[in-house]
Amino acid sequence: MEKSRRKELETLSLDLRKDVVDMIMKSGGGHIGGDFSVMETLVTLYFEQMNISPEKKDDPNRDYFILSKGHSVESYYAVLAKKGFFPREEVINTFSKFGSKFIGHPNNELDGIEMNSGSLGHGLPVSVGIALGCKKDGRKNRTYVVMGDGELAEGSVWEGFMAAGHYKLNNLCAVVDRNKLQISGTTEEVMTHENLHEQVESFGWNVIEANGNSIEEMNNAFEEAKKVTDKPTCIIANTIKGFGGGEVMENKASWHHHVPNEEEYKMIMKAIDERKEAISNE
Ligand SMILES: Cc1ncc(C[n+]2csc(CCOP(=O)(O)OP(=O)(O)O)c2C)c(N)n1
Ligand SMILES: [Mg+2]
Repeated sequence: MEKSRRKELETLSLDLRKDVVDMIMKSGGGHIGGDFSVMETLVTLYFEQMNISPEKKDDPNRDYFILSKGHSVESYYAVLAKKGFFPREEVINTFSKFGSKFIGHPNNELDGIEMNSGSLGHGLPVSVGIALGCKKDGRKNRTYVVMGDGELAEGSVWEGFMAAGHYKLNNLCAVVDRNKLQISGTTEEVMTHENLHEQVESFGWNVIEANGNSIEEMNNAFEEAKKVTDKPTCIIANTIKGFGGGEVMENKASWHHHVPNEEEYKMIMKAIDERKEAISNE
């Protein structure tokens, strides 16, 4: 990836985090930690990798995307609004308010959203069905699904891994947002996945590990995945929960669902602006 393009997408990822904070502060609720950890994954997919746009939303040859960790909907809305699926101001001002169509988890009545999610554990099995259908139809498109690492405690995820391996779905790419935290503590305390790489590999998958907060590494991982012809690929995206928001919120389970107060808001904005400045000075 060209340096200028990388810098552009890194800056965009930071600007969209500001939209996320605005949504959450105006509505009084939201899953900010996982929003911040997954942002580079979403930006790389929507602005560099996927064949998708508002004009193509019903095109059978579009790439499919499922946000299985549906609680990160604020980041998803910010990205879809930037992509032109709906007006940014409307999302920011009405998110999660009574009567708003921008409810607190993804719903497929909105343009650009393929599947209702929020109840964890369903995105991978549904993606397996989509990818299998596309493959049987001879389509050249790809299906992407993003899961949380706490989500991996759901048994249905492992049925999905098993089926995708069985059907050799090389048109399917799963990303695990490996921030090592879930709702109340570390994933290792609740349901350990110390050997996640080997576990997924043993289900017949190609597994790639990458820094999930690096646009460049994620883009390279998606490119590698496209070269694999006989297996699905799982990218273990090693991330920091709250990444980009600075010390006040990074790697803290208590920020899984949290509304910043005024002081925290200023600290987050400062951290984002400092990072933006560092990128522009590179
Ligand atoms: C089936 C189900 N059980 C419980 C929940 C409640 N819940 C919402 S988010 C969350 C933690 C998810 O952790 P993880 O998948 O690691 O997400 P991230 O760290 O990326 O925010 C839980 C348990 C849910 N949404 N669905
Ligand atoms: Mg997690």
